[in-house]
Amino acid sequence: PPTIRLTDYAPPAYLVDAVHLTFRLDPAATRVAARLSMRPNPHAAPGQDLRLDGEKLTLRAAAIDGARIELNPDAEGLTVPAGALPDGPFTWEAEVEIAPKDNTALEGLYMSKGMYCTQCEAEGFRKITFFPDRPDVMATYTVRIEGDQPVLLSNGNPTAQGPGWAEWHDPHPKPSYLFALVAGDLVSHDDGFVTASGREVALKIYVRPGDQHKCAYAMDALKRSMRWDETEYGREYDLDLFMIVAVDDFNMGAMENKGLNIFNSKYVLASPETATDRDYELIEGIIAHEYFHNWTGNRITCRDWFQLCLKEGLTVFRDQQFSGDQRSRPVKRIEDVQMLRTRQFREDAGPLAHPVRPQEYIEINNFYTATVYEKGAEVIGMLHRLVGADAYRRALDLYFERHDGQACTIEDWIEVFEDATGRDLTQFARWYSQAGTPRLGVEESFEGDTYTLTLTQSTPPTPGQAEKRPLVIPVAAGLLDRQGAEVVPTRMLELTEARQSFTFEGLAARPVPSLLRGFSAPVILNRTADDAERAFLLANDTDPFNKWEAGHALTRDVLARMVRAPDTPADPELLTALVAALDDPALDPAFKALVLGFPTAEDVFRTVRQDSPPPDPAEVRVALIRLDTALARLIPDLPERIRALAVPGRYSPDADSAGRRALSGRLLGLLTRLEPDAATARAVFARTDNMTETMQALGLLVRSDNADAALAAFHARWKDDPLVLDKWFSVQAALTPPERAVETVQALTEHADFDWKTPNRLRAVVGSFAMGNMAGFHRADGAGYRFLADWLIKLDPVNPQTTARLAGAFETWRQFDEGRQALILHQLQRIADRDALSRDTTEIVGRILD
Ligand code: DPP
Ligand code: ZN
Repeated sequence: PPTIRLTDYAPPAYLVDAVHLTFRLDPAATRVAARLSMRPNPHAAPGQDLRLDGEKLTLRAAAIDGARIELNPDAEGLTVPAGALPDGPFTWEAEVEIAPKDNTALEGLYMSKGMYCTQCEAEGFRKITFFPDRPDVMATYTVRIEGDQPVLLSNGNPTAQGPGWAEWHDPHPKPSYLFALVAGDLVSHDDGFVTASGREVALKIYVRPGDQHKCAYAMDALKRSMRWDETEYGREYDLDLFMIVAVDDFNMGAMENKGLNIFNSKYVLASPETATDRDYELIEGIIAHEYFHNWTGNRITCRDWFQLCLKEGLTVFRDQQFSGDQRSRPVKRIEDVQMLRTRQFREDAGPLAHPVRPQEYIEINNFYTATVYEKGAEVIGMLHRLVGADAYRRALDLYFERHDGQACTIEDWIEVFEDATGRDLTQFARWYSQAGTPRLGVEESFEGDTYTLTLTQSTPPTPGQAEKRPLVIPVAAGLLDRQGAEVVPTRMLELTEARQSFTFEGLAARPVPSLLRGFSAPVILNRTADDAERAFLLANDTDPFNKWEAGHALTRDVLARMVRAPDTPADPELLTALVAALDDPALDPAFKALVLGFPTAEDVFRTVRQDSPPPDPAEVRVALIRLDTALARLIPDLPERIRALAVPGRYSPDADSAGRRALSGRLLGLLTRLEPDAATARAVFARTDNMTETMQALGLLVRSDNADAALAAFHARWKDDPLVLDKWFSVQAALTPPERAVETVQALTEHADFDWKTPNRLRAVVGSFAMGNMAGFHRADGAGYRFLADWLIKLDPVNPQTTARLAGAFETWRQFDEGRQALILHQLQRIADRDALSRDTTEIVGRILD
């Protein structure tokens, strides 16, 4: 398959001003009639052929300005020779036939449990009709849907409807990837919103009958998002209607189609009995994310798919700000950094590393990555830190004013900041083009009353980028004295050279530095702090992120030592520091839960790997259990502490209550280490009425091999609720002890409820196992690898996008010992050798093998 390059960008030869679509729905033979008002692009070379993208379309008829034209589409579209086109504007018409029921890839128009829905980002619209399917072609859409479903939806505002048909018009020009259509037997949860300027907007969340009572939280999150975007960014909603539809079969999380967001039902539906605190938090964040796209993505879109971070990085940054405002800022920041490290640092360190703005791709679906999204958001966070909140707001105002209605590039974005602030951002812009996680080195000296901090930076090579240049790295630093008082409050050091010194004068004694506060840049801080300094910062740092970070790094280093030398006892200093944090009345429960939450097995593995041969993942797990058990023994009265954290009254998903449950869940996990029969977890499972505590308890029962009865009871109660049943599958895949994990996931995939064509269900088993059960997946005999490869091979012809994403589980393969590397290599080659492997999987497996 061909490689697409940013440097090859050329403007479209023809533009589309208006699109008229008529759908006659039928599962096996939907007819789509399209009428496009087109004209030559004044900014492109004249007299070009007209190339339209189109895949899996049966062309029934085509016409130019009403005159029939015979065309022979190829596998990727069709070409109308320039000679067949008039000089000026013209009308293109085509009628095609498609089969939504056979569309298992879930791109374009497809069916999910009897309803029709669409997913057009990035290149799904070409599976609906012939079109210049690229984001820099923006048009208004008028859509007529004919079908016997009671609800027929498309973008924009409804203009007319009757029995069996409906018409919609979207007045805002948009790229084809934002087109959406939904038809089905749906009910809506309704509400309304009055915008800052007093316009009334109808809000509707469409779900399958029976799910109406699970929409209230999503609706509330939507209204809060709409208000927040007005107060924080001055952005009002711009249509009379905003709709969200929940679908069960969906490749991604959600999609920001104009006025008609389509969501994986997992990120809409919630009730206390069926959703965990984490589910609520994700729903809030994703509802906000998709809503915020209305301005950052839809009104201002991307010129081409290389600019994906223009909308995604910015929109993730905005949803993170929103969640921080709605909940606890420090807790949100720590969670975001944990996620960045788990997914993005992992990606940046391996064969799939790529810049925030990639230079080339084979399949764009493979670039909806942690780098584009999460690192893209970090880059904007750094800009925010460097220019300050006021200048950031001025720059954003200018961005909306200057680029509304346009398809833009990262250069446009940077220029707005330069114009609004007068700063030269040439060097800063390297964050968009240079892949890899920078390493920050630290040297210190103290003379007289002056403390000198010398910072160094370097970025390791990544595929295709051997040489790296220095970046602009904002390093937020504060200084503490030896008594724990802050003697220099946070200052933003701007590191621009490979090596650079910063001085602090007027100090009475050598201070203790607190560096990279708030995780001010997405880098790895290589500071060889000793345990005592980490314990000191855990106890004294005024920056909540660094306080957590100190404890986290200390725990991780202790665990790494325990892996390297299995006789090492659990460090008493660490345990004391953790218990002190637990007893600190100044800290809230959510924060304590994070401090007491241990690093992941993968995190510990990577730490050991830095200066020792690759450990056996099973040994990493043993160290984690040993430390857990030692901590449990040291905390007196665990049962009383758990009881004291109980939240009185009815379940509420608010951040404070969720924080109490997070901490009590962690303490329950510790207590269960001391109870061979998991008696307390059993009791919690039996009596709780909310899904958060149910899943905490069930996870501990599975982990400790006490779950048979609980799993049976859970299945009997929830077998008809697909989202809850996903949890039943997932908890077993992730937490079954490694010796039996492969057998367990094998059995789960043979279970009558294992509907493998639904991505949520497949991910619940295969994804949770390969990404969440490190010791099980990396079992020494390679059975875990074979299991994953078997599923990738089976799924690829059905759903390439989801296959390629799951194949990323192999991206860390070179980190492991030679035996495991050979076993993984064998599986990767087995996949690569398949005939007719999809473009998606070919690209990912090829890059992993490179
Ligand atoms: N554009 C979508 C989103 O990130 C893709 N899933 O919101
Ligand atoms: Zn997005």
